[in-house]
Amino acid sequence: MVDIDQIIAGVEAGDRSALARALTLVESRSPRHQEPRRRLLAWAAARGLDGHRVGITGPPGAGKSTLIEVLGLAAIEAGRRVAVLAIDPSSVLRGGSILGDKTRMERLSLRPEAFLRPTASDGALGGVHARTREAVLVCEAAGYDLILVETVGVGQSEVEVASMVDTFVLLAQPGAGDEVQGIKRGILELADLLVVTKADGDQAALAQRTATQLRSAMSLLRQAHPSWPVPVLQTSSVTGLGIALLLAVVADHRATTSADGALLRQRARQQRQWFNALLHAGVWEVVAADPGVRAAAAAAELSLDAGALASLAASDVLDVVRARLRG
Ligand SMILES: Nc1nc2c(ncn2[C@@H]2O[C@H](COP(=O)(O)OP(=O)(O)OP(=O)(O)O)[C@@H](O)[C@H]2O)c(=O)[nH]1
Ligand SMILES: [Mg+2]
Repeated sequence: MVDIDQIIAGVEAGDRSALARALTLVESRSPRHQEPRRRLLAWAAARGLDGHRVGITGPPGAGKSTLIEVLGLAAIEAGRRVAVLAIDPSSVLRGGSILGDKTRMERLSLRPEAFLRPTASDGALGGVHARTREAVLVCEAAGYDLILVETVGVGQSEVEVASMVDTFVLLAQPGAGDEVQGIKRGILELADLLVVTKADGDQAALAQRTATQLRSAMSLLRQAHPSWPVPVLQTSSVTGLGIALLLAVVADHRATTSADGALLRQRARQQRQWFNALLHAGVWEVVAADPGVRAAAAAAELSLDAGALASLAASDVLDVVRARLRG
């Protein structure tokens, strides 16, 4: 049995193991966890504590975790409390065991002001980040005011992360600029900030060229936010180059979008999107619980295999749904 009052009291008292248990509850799909889960989320929403939500994505090995560690440490030095939610979109396929190794961030995890959470994706509703939005909320309620969400960029995952954060940071490795077309235009358009990582040693010159190429690529795109031309920075997690500047620019993005109301509008839009996604998926779950609808859906799927047109097969099922709702 989950003692939700005890968990909430622990989270309020700053107990990180209670927060870890709370997040396990947030991620749980077990029916008996849904009531305590609901109470936890209601508590978190009522706390009214807000954080700066920052998404950090980029191709595999771009240096995301390493950057988050040094950025997180710098933020702590500046008095922030930092939560890191690292999502591995492929963990369903790989069994999730790699996640632990890749997201260790040892120095950061030793700090009492930091909370690290590797999250295995479950591939269900909302794709890879189904429960991350709620995890963000609970971390904020626990008093973390900088929430860093790491995920590997694999196309759709960037779009999902962008739809749950205030500031979306896209990382590129030195050399990535030579194939700027390789970074999908749609993803570049989502970025509030571009960072060329590993600008050190014999990659420093290449990083410089990559930054220049990314700047010219960005200048060809429509500027999404009138008062925010997207900056292109260079960082090194080894030498510390650009880390303080990155932290300042991330904070500046938040300040700029707060000042002109864009942040509020963005959050409202995100809430509505998420509401719609949950509702649509949930409605089907409820409707498909009806044996008649389930049978019709199964028959329609079979007819698809036999060459039926998808739209006609779907109409057949919807007819049954409508009849059931009327009845
Ligand atoms: N020279 C140099 N190497 C770096 C830097 N940042 C990361 N690396 C190295 O790049 C490799 C990948 O770094 P990670 O931080 O694990 O990259 P990631 O993007 O989190 O990787 P995935 O989560 O696996 O996609 C590691 O071997 C790091 O040591 C940097 O600033 N400079
Ligand atoms: Mg990583």
